[in-house]
Amino acid sequence: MKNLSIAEKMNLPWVESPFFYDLLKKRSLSQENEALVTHYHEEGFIVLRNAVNHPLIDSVISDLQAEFPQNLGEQPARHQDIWKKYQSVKELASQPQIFDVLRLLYEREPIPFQTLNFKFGTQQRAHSDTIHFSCIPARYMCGVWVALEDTNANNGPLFYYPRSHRSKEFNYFDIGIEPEKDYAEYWKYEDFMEELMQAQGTPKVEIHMNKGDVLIWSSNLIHGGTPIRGGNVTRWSQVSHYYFEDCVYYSPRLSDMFANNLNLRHVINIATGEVVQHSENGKPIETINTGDFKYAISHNFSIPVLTKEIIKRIIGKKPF
Ligand SMILES: O=C(O)CCC(=O)C(=O)O
Repeated sequence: MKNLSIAEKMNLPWVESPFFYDLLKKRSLSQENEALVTHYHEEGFIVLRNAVNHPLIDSVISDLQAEFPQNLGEQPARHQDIWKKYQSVKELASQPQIFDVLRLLYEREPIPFQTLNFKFGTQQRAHSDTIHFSCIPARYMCGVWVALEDTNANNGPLFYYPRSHRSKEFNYFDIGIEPEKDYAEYWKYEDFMEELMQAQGTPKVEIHMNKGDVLIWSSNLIHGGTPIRGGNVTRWSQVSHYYFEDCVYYSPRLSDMFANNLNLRHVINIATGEVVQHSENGKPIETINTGDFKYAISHNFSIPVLTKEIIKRIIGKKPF
């Protein structure tokens, strides 16, 4: 077996590693790729300019025109997983040139597992994606946001808090909120995030992008959408969320983090249509349906031990 150093053994994407600069020295990357991974490590995101071809973007918009209302404020404001209906959305979530960058960053095979499409800016408050999607090992997740039209100060561009990806992944238990099924408590989490950024003195940065530009943010970068200042102005966009292979995938917002009762996700790889096996770094993990918490890691393996102990207590000796 290959002799791995402590840094290489860490259960963490190398771009998130405290040993990043050592690990970088061991790779022979082009100057361009070295700058890219370093920016991702330090800032928690990268922008790929003009990375998606415009005809594909135009077909996404033309497919989705009839799916959205005329005016800002009318519903539905967003479409989740509309890739199941439109090939163009699926194709946008499966772009080979984006996969290549994700492989460089994470050194695992990318798995696009959710799409969100918007006609107008989301005006979403600050959050980290890790409250919705996390995994074991942690941080093998990222968001890929594609500008389907130019963004500017008026149509609700994205904002982020520089270097916030370096902080802890805060979950509901950390901030005294019970796991929930709906979004009833979510505003408390958003309040917390804003107060945290304020307390740390982290400035909020607005980022403007052009049609075809792609923003990749690391799982824990705190971000959102700025208020729309220009009236009924569109801001067509698609965000696809990606996991990486060989992890256990769960939703912290719906999990009981204190009891370590993880709400496992049913992950479908958008690019292949296949259901993704939960695994511990490649070793398949069995899951069971637990009703409320839908799926959990199966602890069946401990039952024979338990049964032996119970029998021993009853009959006074070990049965076998
Ligand atoms: O598109 C936006 O304004 C924000 C999207 C976002 O925050 C997300 O998908 O996590």
